Amino acid sequence: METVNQLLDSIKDVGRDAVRGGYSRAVYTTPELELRQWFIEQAEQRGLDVETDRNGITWAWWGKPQDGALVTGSHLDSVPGGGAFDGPLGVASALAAVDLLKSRGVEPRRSLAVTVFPEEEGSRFGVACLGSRLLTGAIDVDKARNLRDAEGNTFADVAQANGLDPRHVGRDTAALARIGDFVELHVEQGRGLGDHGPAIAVGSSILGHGRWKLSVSGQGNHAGTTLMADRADPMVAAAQIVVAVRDTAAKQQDARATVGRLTPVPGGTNVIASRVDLWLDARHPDDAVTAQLIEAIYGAAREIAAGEGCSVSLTEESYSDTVHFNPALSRRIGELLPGAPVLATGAGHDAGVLAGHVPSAMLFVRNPSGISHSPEEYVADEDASAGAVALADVLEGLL
Ligand code: HGY
Ligand code: MN
Ligand code: MN
Repeated sequence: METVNQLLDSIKDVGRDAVRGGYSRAVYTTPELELRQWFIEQAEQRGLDVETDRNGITWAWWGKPQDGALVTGSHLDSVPGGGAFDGPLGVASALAAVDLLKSRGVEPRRSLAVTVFPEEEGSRFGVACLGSRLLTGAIDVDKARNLRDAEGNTFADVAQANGLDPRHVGRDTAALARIGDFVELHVEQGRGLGDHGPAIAVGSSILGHGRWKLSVSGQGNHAGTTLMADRADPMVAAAQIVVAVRDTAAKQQDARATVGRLTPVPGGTNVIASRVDLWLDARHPDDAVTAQLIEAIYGAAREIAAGEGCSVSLTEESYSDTVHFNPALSRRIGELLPGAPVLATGAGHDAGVLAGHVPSAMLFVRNPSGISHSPEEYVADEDASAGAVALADVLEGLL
């Protein structure tokens, strides 16, 4: 059986993005479907029984599906131009960990499942961890069904085209009952592990985080015939709003706020836009502070828009409170990984969504630069191997 590095190497060409660099593997697009098929084949090679549930979550079972099982896994979808490890490292490590457990002759006392959650990044339909949010009921099913991708396809239509029945997506108490403990291994998205010492850390918490859409409306017009004094240009307002987002967050310790996506409508070179949509990602350990941050940003945006003869609206698209992983499970994992540091993370994960419903924990594997959501994301082979061994040790201790 392949090692974790060989498993990752076997998918290294799936979904390469020649324009952005890195990988673009949006949910239910060809590359992500190819990765799902790869996962199913790898799981079946290991004698695992594979099923996909009504929310599109894939479960590969060692032992019969049962309540209270031990579950590990992550996601295969990526951000646009993402790295090779965010998601796939957790899935490949789980497959490699199964190999290690079998080679150790471990006889599980309870079933083990390796899972792949769809749309963790929210890159296609705009809501992060959509699969685990549907599973736990953390998102209204009508809102979920009507989410649209950039081409206007609804999640319901795309899910249907990929074998799901959109009428049946939503909270799945039977599937949730099968998760006795959930452990997700993930590339570290930061430099908490630094350059020396342990390559693996145990997760403690996930920063509260949310996504908001700001729509700035002005007067669309001709770029050549409209004098500067006669313009209500939403692009000029949006540009100032992006800076205001940075300035507002910079004043608040531990806050992070980002505008990573901005879409002018109609988006012509010789056209003054009529509208500019921009998406805000804001995070802080204290959910009340995040709310104040959004209020301050929206206040500044309204002022800026008015100053440009424009208007602006704000819509919350998703929000996750700060999450603390299960203390008892994390403590047990710490005992199984002596010397592993404990790290908080600023990145969201399915483990964070599940944490409100089942005992949930995370392991992080060193990423020397800490860079993620970028082609430069990296994990050294020896650290990836150490991660697979650590996951196997944890699973063995919990089985
Ligand atoms: O956005 C996040 O924090 C995660 O990578 N989905
Ligand atoms: Mn991830
Ligand atoms: Mn990510």
